[in-house]
Amino acid sequence: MKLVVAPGVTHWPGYLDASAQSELVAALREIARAAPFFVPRMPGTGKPFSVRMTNCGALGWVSDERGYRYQPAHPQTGQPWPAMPPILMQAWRELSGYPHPPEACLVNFYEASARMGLHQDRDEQDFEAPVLSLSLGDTALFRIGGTQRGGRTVSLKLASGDALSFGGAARLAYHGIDRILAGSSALLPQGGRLNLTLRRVTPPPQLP
Ligand code: MD6
Ligand code: FE
Repeated sequence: MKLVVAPGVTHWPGYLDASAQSELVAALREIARAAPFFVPRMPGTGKPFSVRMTNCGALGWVSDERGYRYQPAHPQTGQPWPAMPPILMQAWRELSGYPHPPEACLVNFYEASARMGLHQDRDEQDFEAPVLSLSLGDTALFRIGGTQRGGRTVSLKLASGDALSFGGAARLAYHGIDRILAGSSALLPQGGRLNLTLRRVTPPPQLP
């Protein structure tokens, strides 16, 4: 089932079934072994985020005192990010409607008290591709507005296995996570929520 939440915002509740969710959690354990979760910090102030992050794919999103950016290596180990697992490439092919592969997958881990303030995803060079997100574990209360801060917003719940795509008119919409509903899923033994966002960062190669 596919729900159009707003122009450019599409929600697929239960896109990943229970076995695909378990497979993805196993792949993420491998990714976190090679590229440990780190605590990102706000540009300028250095205030820590409440979520922990890692990445897979050719590029990874990082944030620290020097700013937000994509880079090819883990900020602490200096190692290249692990490859994107096939299940993520498949989700992109099935849902993104974009003909070139994703380059980055940001993995956010939320413990029960973590939140994500309203923000735009605008560090990519290419806004033609949507951002595709997959959620695992505890349900989150997600809020989306328009492309201007302070406008009307709508809320939706993102449960384990749900996919959400942000593109077209909504590609630069403000959005964030108000809170996590602790205990709403048994997928992760210690609780919490994982959110994966798949992105195209650079423009596709030009035909000669
Ligand atoms: C989250 N998601 O669900 C945060 N960004 O934890 C995002 O920030 C996000 O879900 C761009 C597109 C889809 C998203
Ligand atoms: Fe975002």
